[in-house]
Amino acid sequence: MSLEELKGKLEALEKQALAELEQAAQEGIENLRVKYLGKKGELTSILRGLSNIDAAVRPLIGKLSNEIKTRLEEKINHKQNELKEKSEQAALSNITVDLTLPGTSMAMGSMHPITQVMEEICAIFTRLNFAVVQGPEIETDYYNFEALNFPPEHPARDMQDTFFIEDKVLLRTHTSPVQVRVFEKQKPPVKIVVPGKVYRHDADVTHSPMFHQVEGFMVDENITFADLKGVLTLFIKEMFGEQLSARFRPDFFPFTEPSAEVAMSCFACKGAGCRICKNSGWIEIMGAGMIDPAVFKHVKYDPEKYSGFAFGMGVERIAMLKYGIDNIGLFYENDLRFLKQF
Ligand code: 2NL
Repeated sequence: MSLEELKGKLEALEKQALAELEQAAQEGIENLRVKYLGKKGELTSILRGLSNIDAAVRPLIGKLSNEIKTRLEEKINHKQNELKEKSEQAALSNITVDLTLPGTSMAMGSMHPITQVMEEICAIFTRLNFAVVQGPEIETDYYNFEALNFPPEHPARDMQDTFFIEDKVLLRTHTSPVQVRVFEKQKPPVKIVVPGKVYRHDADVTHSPMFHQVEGFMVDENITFADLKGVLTLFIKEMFGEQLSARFRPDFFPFTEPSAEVAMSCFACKGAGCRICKNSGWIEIMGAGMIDPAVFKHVKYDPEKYSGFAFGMGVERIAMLKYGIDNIGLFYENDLRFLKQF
């Protein structure tokens, strides 16, 4: 074949391919690609024949057929994309969207009542410049009992009351171990509140094996029982109402001396006596006291130089009083009918 003949043949091939492409539907395009550009395609078979032709014309034909190949590839791809887009558009226009349908609104969660009350308690103390600190729930006997002046045979150390993980490792029964850890790290003055989960082997309508506590303390030179009374009276008024009063009666804790049971006048009957205060006019809401020098010795605070008060309260108890709830189990069932009320 002469150069002119070959050229004509290639050009005719391109023309024919383009004409077929023009007519092709989406399904036909891949066949077309194989027919003209594939390994056994028409263009390839012409190029195979090149070995039989004059070496002088070979480069020219090679160049021409490569150009044709590139052009065809480009046009086939272009057409393919165009058809794909068209069919997608067609599919979309078949879907009718009713823009007047009401949307599906997202259900809003809310903070658990225990978390709310715990944050409210902490907020009252942070306004008095106390810092909030948290610590581990798995503790050692040392931090949970020994450093807090519990004697070795104290009943709280019994397996009946405390969840032990192994010998001397346990679930903390109060948040006080966090306070001991703070004492070890910081020198007075320190004012801290510690919210968190605590664990005791106990369960009935007012007790749960896991519950929440907020404990706090203030240590500096010259802290007295009057500071304890002032701070805790202010707390009661902020939390339950300005008109309420506080009552302090002697109590005992291993880690404080002297110790007090703290009560407030009943917010429901104003002291007259009712179901909530069991006709006494008073509601006990926490324990407190002056930190025992024995605790200070464990953490290397000089008891001659420093003194401080500490207090502890059960968050569930405060939340039950505040919202008139008589069964502690409601806090842990996650029944939305209950949770939505807060
Ligand atoms: C209660 C009584 C109380 C404390 C907790 C405390 C912590 C350290 C040192 C001294 Cl590190 N005291 N905490 C003191 C008195 C009472 O809690 O009835 N809680 C529900």
